[in-house]
Amino acid sequence: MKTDGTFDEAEIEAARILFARQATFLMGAVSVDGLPPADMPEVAFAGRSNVGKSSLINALVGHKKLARASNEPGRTREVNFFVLDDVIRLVDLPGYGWARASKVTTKKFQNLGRDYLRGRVNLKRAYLLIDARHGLKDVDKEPMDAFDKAAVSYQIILTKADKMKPAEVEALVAKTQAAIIKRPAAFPRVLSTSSEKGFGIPELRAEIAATCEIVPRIESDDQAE
Ligand SMILES: Nc1nc2c(ncn2[C@@H]2O[C@H](COP(=O)(O)OP(=O)(O)O)[C@@H](O)[C@H]2O)c(=O)[nH]1
Ligand SMILES: [Mg+2]
Repeated sequence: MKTDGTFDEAEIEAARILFARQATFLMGAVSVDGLPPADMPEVAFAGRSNVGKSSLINALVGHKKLARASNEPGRTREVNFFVLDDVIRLVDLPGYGWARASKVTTKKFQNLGRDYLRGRVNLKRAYLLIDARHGLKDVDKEPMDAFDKAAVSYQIILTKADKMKPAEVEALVAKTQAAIIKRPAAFPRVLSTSSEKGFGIPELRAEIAATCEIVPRIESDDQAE
């Protein structure tokens, strides 16, 4: 990693190769008793229903339909586990903040998400997805409070950046970074992505590879320090 926290070409390429490996749906868990064993590094994706969690997972693995992307918000009611060639698990957490689900059911999904976050020793980082058109809202404070309280390292990812002008995205990145500066478990750098156009996806792959400490398996002549 470079000193500014970004990645060089070799790291981006190594991450591309990592994410080109076989990705499969492992299982959906409806309660914490049903989670797979904590035997592999995991990264989890959280955010409001419809923010683009499933689309982002699909974009990362280059698979259009691995995670079920849906136009119907609130459809993902389980913690869904995807496995990348037995080296990393990608975890699609239940969405929150969707008014159509009853209060009781909403609570149940949130509890499951929170229980998962609290006890998961192999969880390397949670990614909190925020729609670039909306920015951070009050409803997003709840998961941030939960991450901070559980000391789960998390990073904010802006989604659907293709729907905004580059300068607007840049301004929102700066604004969001300023808003989270005092949050203890928040990673300071905010990423912007578009699952549809592919912006930011190579960089996010590199972030995940680094976070999970996956050693690249590419042959290279240049000696990285
Ligand atoms: N324009 C655009 N639309 C997106 C992007 N990512 C997701 N969407 C759309 O947003 C909607 C919700 O996406 P989905 O991945 O199902 O969100 P989830 O509920 O968080 O899993 C779908 O209609 C997607 O096609 C993106 O990067 N750009
Ligand atoms: Mg989804």
